[in-house]
Amino acid sequence: MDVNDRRILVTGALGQIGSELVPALRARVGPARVVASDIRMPRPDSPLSEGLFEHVDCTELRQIQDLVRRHDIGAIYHLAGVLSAVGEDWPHVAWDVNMGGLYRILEVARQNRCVLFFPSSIGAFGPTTPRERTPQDTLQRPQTIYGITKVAGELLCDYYARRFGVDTRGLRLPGIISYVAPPGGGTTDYAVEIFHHAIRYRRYTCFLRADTRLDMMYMPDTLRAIIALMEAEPVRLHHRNAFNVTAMSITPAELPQAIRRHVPEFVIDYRIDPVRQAIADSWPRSLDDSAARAQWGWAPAYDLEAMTADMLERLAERLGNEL
Ligand code: AKB
Repeated sequence: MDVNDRRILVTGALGQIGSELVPALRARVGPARVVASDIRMPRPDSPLSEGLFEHVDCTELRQIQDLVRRHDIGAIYHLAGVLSAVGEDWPHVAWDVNMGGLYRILEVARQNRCVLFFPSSIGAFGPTTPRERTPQDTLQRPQTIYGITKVAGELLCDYYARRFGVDTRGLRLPGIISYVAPPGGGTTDYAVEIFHHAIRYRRYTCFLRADTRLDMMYMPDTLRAIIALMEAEPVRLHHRNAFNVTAMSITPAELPQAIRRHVPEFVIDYRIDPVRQAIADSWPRSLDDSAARAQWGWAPAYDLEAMTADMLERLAERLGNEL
């Protein structure tokens, strides 16, 4: 990717991924070249308030246009969006933010020759998709508003690439496990909550069934995947967009086994949330990410055991608790 000296814009920078992607990009290309933005303002003690930060609503074309021109933006990481569970509570908001936001970002990218990263999701698949080793190219008939916006987003990114030559790239991300910022209302949030509860209370009540198998990935792998894809040689990218990526395929019953190796007294019980269970039951149980491996060298560094050990240690330190 050649963005020369133009700056990078990250939307939704205060969210789970943005909170860690912004510092990673600042470390890589220099703090003066990364503009963080969100519809919220960062807290004064947030590391994001130290560098360039813009308050922006991604559904407002003029605001994005103005920001991109003022800062001479050459690459946009468009992370602003509504997740799956919140989307079912507020379908109209999910459509406006996810589709309206992406469409406006694509338009600004087209007019200002920006490259674009768009995060799709395992939520882009539905109950009729093969659920084991879900192929890169397969049936996508999601039944959530979130999934519908993700499939439409994948197609819109492909359209802008083909029709207007916009360099759009993207990943189908699984549930992301991280200790800096919480996820904001997804179906896979249990896999983050469980660590907070293990450290604070030694017990957790899970909202998904014990045998609900879903793909997950630790944040350091997620950051590496995003940056590697954006830096990959374009000629190698046959798909460009919506690459399946995964690091582990786990259930709420397997995660406590890994946690108990560090917190032996940890216990889990279950109170099922029917909405999130139905969403999870419509998603893949494991993704086939061979296209990402072949086209831009994707390989995760953290499996369940390595992620659990690192996550517990760093989260305990952050929360000021003993393990
Ligand atoms: C969610 O659960 O909504 C997200 C996702 C898998 O896209 N974490």
